[in-house]
Amino acid sequence: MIERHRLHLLPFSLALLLMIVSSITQAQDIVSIQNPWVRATNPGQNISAGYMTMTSTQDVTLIRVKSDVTESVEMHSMKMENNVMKMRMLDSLALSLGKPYKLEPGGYHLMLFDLKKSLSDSQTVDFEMTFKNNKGAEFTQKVKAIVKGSENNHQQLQQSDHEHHHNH
Ligand SMILES: [Cu+2]
Repeated sequence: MIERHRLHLLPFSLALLLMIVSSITQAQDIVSIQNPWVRATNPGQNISAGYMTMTSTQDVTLIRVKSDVTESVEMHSMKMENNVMKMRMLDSLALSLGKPYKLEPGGYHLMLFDLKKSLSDSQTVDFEMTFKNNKGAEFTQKVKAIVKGSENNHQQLQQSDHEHHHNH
């Protein structure tokens, strides 16, 4: 009698499990992330920047970024003003449906302050990106970025006014 009962329940729990798994997969797919990378650090340097291309399947806003290499990640814009590169901290980044959004050197980027360790080529950096959809629901996607570019550590990081924004 007990055995029959269990057999009867099994298909139901399998279906439930599949539902849960597919909803997790779906959440991962709302924003597709291409080519995530983080700039390698020079000796003694404890800041770096992260770059990637984000394309969303719906209108969403990036509201928070966490990383395993630092407690302090900011979203920054970068603009030339009177021959000086100026960076500004942004509270969020809005992504429009289907439009690739580039975080790239000289433009928008993720700023990493107070690195817990130096970053060298081929290491990986984990990001946890939290987005909000237009109904206010939050979801988080994990991104693994590759460290590269130590030979070409551009001056922008050194000469910019980062400390200015850094009030953690
Ligand atoms: Cu910056």
